[in-house]
Amino acid sequence: MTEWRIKSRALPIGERTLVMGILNVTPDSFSDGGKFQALDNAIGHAEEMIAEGADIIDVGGESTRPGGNALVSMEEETQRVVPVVEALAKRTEIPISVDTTKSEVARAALANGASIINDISALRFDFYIADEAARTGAGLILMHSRGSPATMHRLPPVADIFEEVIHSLRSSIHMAERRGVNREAIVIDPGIGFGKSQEQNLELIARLDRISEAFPDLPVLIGTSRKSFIGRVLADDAGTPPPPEERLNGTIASTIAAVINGAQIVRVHDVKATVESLKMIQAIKSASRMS
Ligand code: 9MG
Repeated sequence: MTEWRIKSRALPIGERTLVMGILNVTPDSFSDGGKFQALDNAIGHAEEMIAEGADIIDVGGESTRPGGNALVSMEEETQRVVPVVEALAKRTEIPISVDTTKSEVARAALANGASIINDISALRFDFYIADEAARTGAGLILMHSRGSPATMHRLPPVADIFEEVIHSLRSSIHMAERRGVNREAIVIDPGIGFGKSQEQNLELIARLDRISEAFPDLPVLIGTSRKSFIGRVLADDAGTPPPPEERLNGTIASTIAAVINGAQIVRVHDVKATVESLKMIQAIKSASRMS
């Protein structure tokens, strides 16, 4: 058992799987009722996920969906994220993570109650993110991706996805440590759906143990929730994928497969279903240790 150091505290790693609940605060996730209504809705949704057993809430103000082109300015992203982080930090003890690739947004969120930075570019877009983590002792999630969210779905696939993910994460970890981030604050993530082919997404989950073996001291996070690769597997005979909200069964199956193969933290929209599935897996694992 190890610990993930985040600011002045630590989360236990390996005791049980940690669940990170996704809180999107992009305009498409806002209600029509204006800014205050949007804030209320976001806080309500976060509180619901906490009641359902979330260990961390991940607040994101920029859509990083592969193929999406919704890049926002630093000012706009800060305005979306910081009020939610600030209000949430007053209401909950659980760690709040900020899903951003911009050091200025990370700094503002950390100053207002966030304690983890979730960087889907693993420092490729803005390496000063590492300085914010180093200065505050915040947790730092380094997620593998290729290209940018706008271009990654068009990139030709690499020949060996494990070599690519391991090599790229190694250089991000090296950069983070060189800029003063404590290794015990770092979590790695293979970045399912970000610049990988359909087969490579499935392979990464099937052989996630290869990633854990390459970085035996670092916790592994996985995010499969509602992603397109699940839609492609569940598509009907005409090839039409179910909409994201109807990908729960595929999400649970892929999340549990990743946990069996070594993931210690999972990032999901559907917290209750995930927590219950993890409890079941935990009970089965405990029974296997008894016999
Ligand atoms: C923001 N975001 C979207 N997908 C993600 C994933 O798989 N991992 C992490 N860490 N963040 C993600």
